[in-house]
Amino acid sequence: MGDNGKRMRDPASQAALQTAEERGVLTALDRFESQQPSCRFGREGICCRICSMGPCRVGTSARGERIGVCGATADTVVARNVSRMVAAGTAAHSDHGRSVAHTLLLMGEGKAKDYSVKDEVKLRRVAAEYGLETDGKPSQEIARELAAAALSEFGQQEGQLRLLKRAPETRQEVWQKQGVTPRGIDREVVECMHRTTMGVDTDYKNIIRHGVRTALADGWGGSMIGTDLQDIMLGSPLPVRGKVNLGVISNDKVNVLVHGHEPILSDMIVEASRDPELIKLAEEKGAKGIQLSGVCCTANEVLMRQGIPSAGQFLEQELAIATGAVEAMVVDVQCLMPSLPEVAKCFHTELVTTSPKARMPGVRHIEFDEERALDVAREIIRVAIEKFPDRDPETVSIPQHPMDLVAGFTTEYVFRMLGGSFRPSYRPLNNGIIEGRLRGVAGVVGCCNPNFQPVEQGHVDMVKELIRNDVLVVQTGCAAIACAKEGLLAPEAAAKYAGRGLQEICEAVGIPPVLHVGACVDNSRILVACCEMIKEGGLGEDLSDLPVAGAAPEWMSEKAVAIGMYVVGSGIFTVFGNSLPVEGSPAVHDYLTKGMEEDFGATWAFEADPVAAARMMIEHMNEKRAALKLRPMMYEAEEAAAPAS
Ligand code: BF8
Repeated sequence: MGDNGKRMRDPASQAALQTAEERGVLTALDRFESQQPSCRFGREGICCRICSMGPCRVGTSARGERIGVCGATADTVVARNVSRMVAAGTAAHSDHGRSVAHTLLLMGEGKAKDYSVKDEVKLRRVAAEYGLETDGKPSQEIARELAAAALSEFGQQEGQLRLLKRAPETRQEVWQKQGVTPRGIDREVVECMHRTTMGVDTDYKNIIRHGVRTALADGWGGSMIGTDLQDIMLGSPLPVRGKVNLGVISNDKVNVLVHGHEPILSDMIVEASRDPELIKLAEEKGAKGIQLSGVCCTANEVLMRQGIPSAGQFLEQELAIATGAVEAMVVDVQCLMPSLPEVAKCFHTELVTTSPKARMPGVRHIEFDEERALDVAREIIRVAIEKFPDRDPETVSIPQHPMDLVAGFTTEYVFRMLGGSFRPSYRPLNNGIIEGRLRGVAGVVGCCNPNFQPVEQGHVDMVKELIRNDVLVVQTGCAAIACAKEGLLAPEAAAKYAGRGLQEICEAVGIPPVLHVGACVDNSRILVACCEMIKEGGLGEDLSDLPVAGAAPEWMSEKAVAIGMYVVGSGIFTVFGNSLPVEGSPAVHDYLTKGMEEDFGATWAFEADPVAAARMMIEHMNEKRAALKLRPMMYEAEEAAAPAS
């Protein structure tokens, strides 16, 4: 089974891995080993299964050709496969956005009574962006109209998505010129599937360009709708102190883990877990109360809005159950390991599925219903409480050392915080960059992946290198959880790890050098923050002028591919740890890593070494700074002499 210190970086995960091993629980890391060596055709993107004349492995033939039975070249096959990944990722994020909009509609119609408008200011602002009249209207009516307007964008056939208008005009012109302005969210996903089916589009650039269009429908459409409507209905996050890692699981309380992505259910579970009647019931069963914690992006959602602790990232979902102390794990959609029922069977844990879209054989299903949301949440908590007497204290092993972090930075909050409450403005952020205190801003996001071991090391090393070089880092998803566990999301991290210029900013404003801005759908917040930087002035005209960069050092999901594609399509240089599966086509690889510069003002890069990847981002920021004729970095000389941490 290998040395756990080499497999996971965090000592709490290492201890849990050890426990899992002792109890014979197989985890993703074990299954990863049994899959080696991985299939080269799949890895390079040259496996084609879209018709049944194959399947074709489009390698080089004796005559030097690289074609499938139908005649498709490696370029076509690779481009189709990547664009289909984008379509799947966009579908996932956008279906999440759709269900939020649907819930807001039900609330506006008075049918989802457990929800209300929690951020009235944002409701009116977003409604105005959709061209809705808000003066003198009650918030419920505006919510209904806004939800209907947002929902109509999924099936919209012509025109363009509303929120694209948030982008600088120069960027909107790039999209128009390239023919990638998304019309409707579902339309772009459907067209992506159509173009990439057998015998349609074979021009690899044309296929990738439509992949960009589809991805933009995610970032500026489905995901942005999801984020904004969640803020309206569940409340916009504010900075909140929290705790992270498997040590947040309680030894003496009923443990309920919420896992997945859509906070409309988990928000209700938070409320139910605080119900005095249910707490009393837990006590009657011998527990000291109810402990709720999260896994994956649902963890981020309930952490930033409600301060609920996060038990861990994607690769810790099995380990959390293997602590032997989890009464119930409640899942909705996305990033749920199909292995969970097997792991749960080894313990007393009740796994509960809640979405008709994500059921598991033999697993208890309690279907979520927006119209009786709190009742469903209470029922789930009751199931967990009933399980508590079945817990075997002999099998409980909870690793300790939970780490502190601050989460919950939104575009709007950063706006207010940096400029102070009397003059909300991005001016201080822009000035910090212009004066050379801050080199730029990096978004380090995405998954944890057993291809990178010790897991999480890539995130931590990259982020440390960036902040040491005065780059303010913003994070979402599992990347944020991974770095939080290293203490990088606590204000104290500035003095410990940041360069002097970044340290000065963090101390003046009272923020950590690494800002937690939410779940993966909240990468849309990063896009909006970049737009605000342009609007504030002094950093160019287009998003591609900014000294900013994106990265996903350990990506694994199709959703990450959609995110990377909309970030690059928005003009922001992005580095992924492992290559997209495009190495089977030098032409597609070249277009992504070079050719897209001409069309979109940004490219992809692939670099497995996280420090080398951070250096690429820093170099990119330096080039953008030079093009903008910004001052040299204030403390460059002393930072160059400082040792890497
Ligand atoms: O959407 S970072 S492993 S949990 S895909 Fe999944 Fe990746 Fe985690 Fe959130 Ni995002």
